[in-house]
Amino acid sequence: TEVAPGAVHLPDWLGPRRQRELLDACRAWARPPAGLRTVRTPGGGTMTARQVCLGLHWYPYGYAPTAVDGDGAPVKPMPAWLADLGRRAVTDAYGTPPPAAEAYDIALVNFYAGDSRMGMHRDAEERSPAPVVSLSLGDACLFRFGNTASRGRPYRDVELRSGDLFVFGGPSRLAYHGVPKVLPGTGPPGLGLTGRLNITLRVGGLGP
Ligand code: MD3
Ligand code: FE
Repeated sequence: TEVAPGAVHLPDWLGPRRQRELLDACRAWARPPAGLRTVRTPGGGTMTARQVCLGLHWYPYGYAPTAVDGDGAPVKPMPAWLADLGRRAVTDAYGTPPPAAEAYDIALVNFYAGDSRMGMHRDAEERSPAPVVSLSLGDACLFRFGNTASRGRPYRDVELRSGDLFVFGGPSRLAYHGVPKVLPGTGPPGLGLTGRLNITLRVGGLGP
């Protein structure tokens, strides 16, 4: 369903088997070097969701080839299968494949414990207008999708559950959004994940 122009939610896009494969991959990426780390914000705080990056390292607010606020190691590469998953996600959401120039080359994996959240923000460090692809695993969350003008109202609250796909492109690409809360204990019992994982796939447009 189209939640707003360019913002398409496809519930249960990943079946149980694909969810399990993606979770196993996330667990491997989370290991050092350049594994899961706590993101330090410029104001001296820390984000409550922990993160691992592929392709390029996100730090507030920019991209770098090494784990700037982690162990300094080069980030792990973006696997071709994950770039292809991004391409298929856009194709399914919009009914047409993305241009060849828009190859998914960055993945940010956020891990939310039961009390983690993410404040309202927008994602503007990428230099490409390509849609952001979001995949959710484990516990459901309340996702708040806002507007492009401010962090405040109007916004819509949508529940994101394990296996859900969300694609944010066009006029929604620069909308404010956040995760006000995780709903602990709501993940698929068979998955074996306590907490929530969100995988976003992005096109950096930042050159080689
Ligand atoms: C709308 N992640 O990684 S996913 C993020 O659940 C981020 O971890 C949240 O916001 C999470 O930056 C929300 C949905 C999402 C991701 C990127 C977007 C929505 C977006 C970029 C533009 C507009
Ligand atoms: Fe975001």
